[in-house]
Amino acid sequence: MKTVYRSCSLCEAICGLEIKVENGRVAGIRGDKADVFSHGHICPKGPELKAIHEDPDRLRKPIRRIGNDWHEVSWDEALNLVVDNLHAVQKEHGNDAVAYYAGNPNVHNYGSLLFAPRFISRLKTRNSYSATSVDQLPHHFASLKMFGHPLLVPIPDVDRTDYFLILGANPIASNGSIMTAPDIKGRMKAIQKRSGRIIVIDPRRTETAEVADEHIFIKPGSDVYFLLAILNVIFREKLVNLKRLGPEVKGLQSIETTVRAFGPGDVAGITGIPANVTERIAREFAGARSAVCYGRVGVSTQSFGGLCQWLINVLNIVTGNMDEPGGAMFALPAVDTIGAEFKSDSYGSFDSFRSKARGLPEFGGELPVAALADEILFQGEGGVRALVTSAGNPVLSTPNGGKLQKAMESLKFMASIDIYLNETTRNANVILPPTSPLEHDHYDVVFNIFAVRNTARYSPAVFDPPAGSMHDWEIFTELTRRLDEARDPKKAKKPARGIKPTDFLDRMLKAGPYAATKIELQTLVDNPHGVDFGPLTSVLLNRIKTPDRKVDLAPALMTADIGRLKESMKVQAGQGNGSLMLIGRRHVRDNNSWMHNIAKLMTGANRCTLFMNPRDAESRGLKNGNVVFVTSRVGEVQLPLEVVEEIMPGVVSIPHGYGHGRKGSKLGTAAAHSGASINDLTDDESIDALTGNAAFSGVPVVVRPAP
Ligand SMILES: Nc1nc2c(c(=O)[nH]1)N[C@H]1C(S)=C(S)[C@@H](COP(=O)(O)OP(=O)(O)OC[C@H]3O[C@@H](n4cnc5c(=O)[nH]c(N)nc54)[C@H](O)[C@@H]3O)O[C@H]1N2
Ligand SMILES: Nc1nc2c(c(=O)[nH]1)N[C@H]1C(S)=C(S)[C@@H](COP(=O)(O)OP(=O)(O)OC[C@H]3O[C@@H](n4cnc5c(=O)[nH]c(N)nc54)[C@H](O)[C@@H]3O)O[C@H]1N2
Ligand code: SF4
Ligand SMILES: [Mo]
Repeated sequence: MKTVYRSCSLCEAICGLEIKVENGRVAGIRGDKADVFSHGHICPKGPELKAIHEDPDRLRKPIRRIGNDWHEVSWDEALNLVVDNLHAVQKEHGNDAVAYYAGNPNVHNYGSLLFAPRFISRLKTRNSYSATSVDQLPHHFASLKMFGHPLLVPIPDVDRTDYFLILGANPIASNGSIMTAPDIKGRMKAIQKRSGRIIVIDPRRTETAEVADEHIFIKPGSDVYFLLAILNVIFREKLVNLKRLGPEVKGLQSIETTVRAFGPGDVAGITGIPANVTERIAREFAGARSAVCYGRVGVSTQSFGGLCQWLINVLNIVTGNMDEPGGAMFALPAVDTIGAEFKSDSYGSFDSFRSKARGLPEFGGELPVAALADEILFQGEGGVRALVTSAGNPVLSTPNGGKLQKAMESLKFMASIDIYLNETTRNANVILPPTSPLEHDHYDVVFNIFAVRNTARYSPAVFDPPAGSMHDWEIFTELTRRLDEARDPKKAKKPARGIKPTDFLDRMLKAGPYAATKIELQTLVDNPHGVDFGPLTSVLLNRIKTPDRKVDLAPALMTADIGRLKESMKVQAGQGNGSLMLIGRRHVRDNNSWMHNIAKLMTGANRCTLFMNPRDAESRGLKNGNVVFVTSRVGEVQLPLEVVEEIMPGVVSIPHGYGHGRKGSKLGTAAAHSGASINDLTDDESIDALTGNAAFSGVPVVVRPAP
C-alpha cells in the first residue's frame, strides 16, 4: 500500500486528498487532514476521481468517426488526421476558418494551461473561444479596466471579514469560485462565531442562504440596480471612506454623479428589494469593521454583468475595504503569472477585433462563445469551417446549444481533445483522449491566484501513464509541431518532448515572490501537504498595472455603459410580469456537464427538475411531479416540475449540464439520468453588450403542462 497526496482537480476549492494505492489500483481517497489549506475537507466528488479513472466509458485510445461508426486509430494516424484537415481548411478558407474552444477543465490541468497557448497562437485564428465568456469574463474585464491586469482579481478575505455580502453565488453547492476556499461552510461559520454577518442576495433561498444570517430575494438580472442604489446611499449619507487607498484612486467624482440617478426607491420596483432594506444594507456595510461584497456566476451572467463586477469593486473601494484585511484582497501566488514588475502599459486586450457575423468584441484574444454558432453558420469570407474543442462541452454549456449542435453538423472537420464521447465530441471526426487526472502531475497555477490564503502544493502523478498514452500537454505539443511541419516541411522540428510542465513550474517558483525562502519544485515535493505562506496581505499597490498606477474607479467604458442601463431601466419600468424568468442552479454532486457518468453521484432523487414557487404552480394548475414543457424564444424542453418555496415567485430554475442520452454519445450512466439541457432554452442573442459574456440570469420562459 502506498499513499499519495494530491490536490483535487475537480473544482476551485483544490482540496488536499490522501490517496491510498494498492496493487496498481486506488484503494481509497479521503481528505488530507495534514493539508495546510483544506485541513481534511472534501466533498462527495473528490473520492470519485477513482471512478473517473476507472470509468469504462472513459476513452483511452484515439478514435476516428467514419459515418456513424467510431474506429480506434494509432496516435500517429489520429494526430496527422487532425493536422492535415486543419491545414487543408486553412489553406482553402484562410486561418480564421479554424476555430478553437477551450472548456473549463483546462484551467484545472496545468499541462494544458502551459502548453495549449502555443498551439492556439500557432493556429493564427481570430476564432478562439472559451468557457470564460459563459462565466467570469466580467471579473477580468473589470480588473483590466480598474487595476490594469485581467488577473488582478480581488478575492473576499473570508477568514477575517466581519460582513460578507454575497450576490449570485452559492459556494456551499459550488465550493466557491474566484474564491478558492476549501471548506467554505466552516469558514462561513467562523465569520458568525466572531459575530460577523453574512447576507445573501439571490432569487433562490440556496444552501448558502440557509447558512447565512439573512437572505433577500432579488429579481434575476437586476443586481446592477441594487448595487447602484447601495452606492447611492453611501454617497448620499457621506459614508465614503477610502482610507489608505485615497491618494491612489481616481474617478470618485464621476461615481458620485453616476449613482445619483439610482436611489433605492427608484429601483425597488425593478429589483424587488424594498428601499429601506437597501438603505440598511448600505449602512451596515459601510459601518462594519471590515466588509466585503462578492458576486459570482449569478451576477456575471447578466445583461449588465460587466457593470455588476465593476460596481462590486467600487463598493469595496469606497468603503475602505479594498486591499485591506477582511475586505477584498489580492493573492500573492508562488507561481506568479502577473508579477510585481511593471513592464508595459498594456496587459490585456479588448475590442482589437470583432466577430464576423455579429461584430462582437474580442477580450484577451478570445471572442464571446455566444457568437460561435453564428460564425460557423456565416456563409461569407472568413466563416468557421473547422473546429477544435479541448475539455469542453459547449453543446450543453453555451447559450442556444441547439443552434450550436446544428452548426457543428455543417463543419468540414472537427476534432476534440477529451476523455469522453459526449454531446459535443460525438460531432467530431477525431477524438484525442489524454491521460486520466490521476495519471499526470499537477500544480494549481490559476486557483492560487484566486485563493483566500497563499499556499502552494505540488501533486505528483498517482499512476504512471499507460504505455502509448498522451497527456493533454503532449497532445498540444505534438499538434503544434505537426502543424508547423504541414505548413513548412523544411522547418520540421524534432518531437519537442524535452520541455515538461515541471520545468516551467520549477523556474516560476524560483523567480516568484517567495524566492527568498529558496522555494523550488523540490521544496514542494518534500512537503506533500503543501507550503503555507499565510493570510493574504495588502499587495495591490506593488502589483497594480494601470499605466498611471492609479486605481481607476470610473473607466470610460463602464460609465458609458450606464447610458445603455438607463435605456433598459425605462423599458423595465414599463413591463408587466407576464412570463417567468429562468435561472440556473448547481448541486454539490454535479460538475458542469461531465460528471453525470459517475454512478455514486447520481443516486437519489432526480436533480434535473424545474423549480417553481407554489404560487406560480397554483396559478397554472400545476402540481409537484407534473411533467412540463418549458419554452423560450429559442427552444423547448420537457422535464418534471418540483414545487418549492425556496424559489422566488416569478422565477423558475433548471440546473445546467444535463441533456444527455443523445444518439452516438457513450455515457452509460449519464444516459440513464439524461434530463434536459437548460441551454436549449438560453438565448445566444442575450449577452452583456459591454463584455460579450452570456446573460443566463432571467431568460423569459413559458411553462405549460405536457399532455
Ligand atoms: N457542485 C458543483 N460545483 C461547481 C460547479 C458545478 O457545476 N457543480 N461548477 C464550477 C464552476 S465552472 C463555477 S464557475 C462555479 C460557480 O460558482 P457559483 O457562482 O457559486 O455558482 P452557482 O451555484 O451557479 O451560483 C450562482 C447563484 O446565482 C443565483 N442567481 C441566478 N441569477 C441571479 C441574479 O440575477 N441575481 C442574483 N443575485 N443571483 C442570481 C443562483 O440562484 C445561484 O444561487 O462553481 C464551480 N463548482
Ligand atoms: N445555463 C448555464 N450554462 C452554463 C453555466 C450556468 O451557470 N448556466 N455555467 C457556465 C460555466 S461557469 C462554465 S465554466 C461552463 C463549462 O463549460 P464547458 O467547459 O464547455 O463544459 P464542461 O461540462 O465543464 O465540460 C468539460 C469537458 O471536459 C472533458 N474533460 C474533463 N477532464 C478532462 C481532462 O483532463 N482533459 C480533457 N482534455 N478533457 C477533460 C469532459 O469530458 C467534458 O467534455 O458552463 C457554463 N454554462
Ligand atoms: S470541494 Fe472541489 S476540490 Fe474539494 S473534493 Fe470536492 S470537488 Fe474536489
Ligand atoms: Mo465556470
